[in-house]
Amino acid sequence: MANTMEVKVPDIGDFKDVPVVEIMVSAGARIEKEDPLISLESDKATIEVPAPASGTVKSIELKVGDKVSQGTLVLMLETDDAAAAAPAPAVVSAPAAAAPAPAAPVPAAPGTAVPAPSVTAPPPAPASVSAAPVAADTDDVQTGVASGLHASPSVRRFARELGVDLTRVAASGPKARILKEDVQTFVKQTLAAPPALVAAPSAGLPLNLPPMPQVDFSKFGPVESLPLSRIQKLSGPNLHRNWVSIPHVTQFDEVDITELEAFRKAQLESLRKQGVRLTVLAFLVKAVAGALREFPTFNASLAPGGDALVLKKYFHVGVAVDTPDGLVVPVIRDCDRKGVADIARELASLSEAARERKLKAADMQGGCFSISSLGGIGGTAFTPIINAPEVAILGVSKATIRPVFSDGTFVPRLMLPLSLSYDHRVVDGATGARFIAHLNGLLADVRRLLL
Ligand code: CAO
Repeated sequence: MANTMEVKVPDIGDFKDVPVVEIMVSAGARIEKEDPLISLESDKATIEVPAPASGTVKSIELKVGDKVSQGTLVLMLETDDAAAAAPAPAVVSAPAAAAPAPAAPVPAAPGTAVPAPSVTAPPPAPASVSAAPVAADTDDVQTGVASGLHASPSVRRFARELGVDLTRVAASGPKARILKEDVQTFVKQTLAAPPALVAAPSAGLPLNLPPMPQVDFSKFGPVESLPLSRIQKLSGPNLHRNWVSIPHVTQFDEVDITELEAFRKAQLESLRKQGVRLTVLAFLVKAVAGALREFPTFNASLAPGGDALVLKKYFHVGVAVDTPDGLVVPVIRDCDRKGVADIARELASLSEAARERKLKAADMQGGCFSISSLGGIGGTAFTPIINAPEVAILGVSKATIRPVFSDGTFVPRLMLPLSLSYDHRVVDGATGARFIAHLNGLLADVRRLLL
């Protein structure tokens, strides 16, 4: 016989006024005994309130953000059986020992641009959590407890049953919380992806490679340990993923920028008075926007299943900026609609903000293509790593005056080396060569940038 019962927060030990972070059921839903109903999260633990009986939810009596303690009414349940109504104990799990939280925005790394994760790690867990009676959820690396993730015990259990590594699941819940739907989406996407798009295991190595040798270097001479910076730690796995999962081709070229340099120098003084420092890089950004417009597959990303291209109708270009903490990649938006002087102005303010750690996350999002310029430092060429989900990146090395054979004689010309890496799944070799030739043409004759 059906019976309506009040489901209340059971004994959760010393916890009081704990915020509700997730409601896992809705009015009218059919639930089974022990199904998780709500998730609470204090600064010390995640607590899940399970159903005391099977039945149908009549109404939900609280909302996300409400603070609850033992005895707070959660929902009204129409039970199947009047006898089955003893409150079930809450399930508690400690949040992870904190991964370093990105206080300042987006990291990047040597060789490439890296999109920023915007996750705030929880504070470190205490040595033990005492909320009796509890059923502590098993903490393990696979379910992400050791890596600073927010997920309820039932989601962790669900992930464990499916063999899903929660560190690879994108969170859509409040405060970067991983929901059951996120795990399901991850599984669907992984199954839908062709084998080439399935990432290497989280340990980072393809299965058939031997592990890195562990060497005690101090046996050979004095050593010291230098911890990686926060940005390096965050960007390293992204770099590695991009390197092993994208088939890179790097196309090299040299551009004669003698005329461009003469034009730039002629404009320097008047623009300086307006507070603009006109560098070659601003011309490169503008020229890249022109080439992206001409070659739409470069202004694209692979769709999640890997069977379609998302073509972008906007032209946002990221520029790698060297900072004391590592590389970051601010994005200049709508470069097709901006003049070179505007781009130069924006580049200066973004790189200054980057070096002063004042970039906001939004400043580093939405890029279509990245430029990594080492021209101010030196080198003749390098192979930049693509900043996924973008499909290409331009490396720029140092321009030098070189003898170029022209009209039967050698003439001194200022030559700028370019290195274009592209994703060979998206761009074939001929298109790659045409893109860089087009870019070359735009830079060689600066008037074409105005068209
Ligand atoms: N060839 C020759 N000289 C160049 C040049 C090139 N390709 N590019 C820049 N220069 C010159 C500039 O004209 C400037 O000379 P002056 O001091 O005489 O005016 C000098 O080098 C320094 O330029 P800059 O670096 O201040 O300005 P920029 O617009 O060229 O670059 C920025 C801005 C933010 C991209 C740059 O400062 C920077 O951080 N570069 C490093 C990027 C990086 O590390 N990428 C990662 C590569 S792979 O890991």
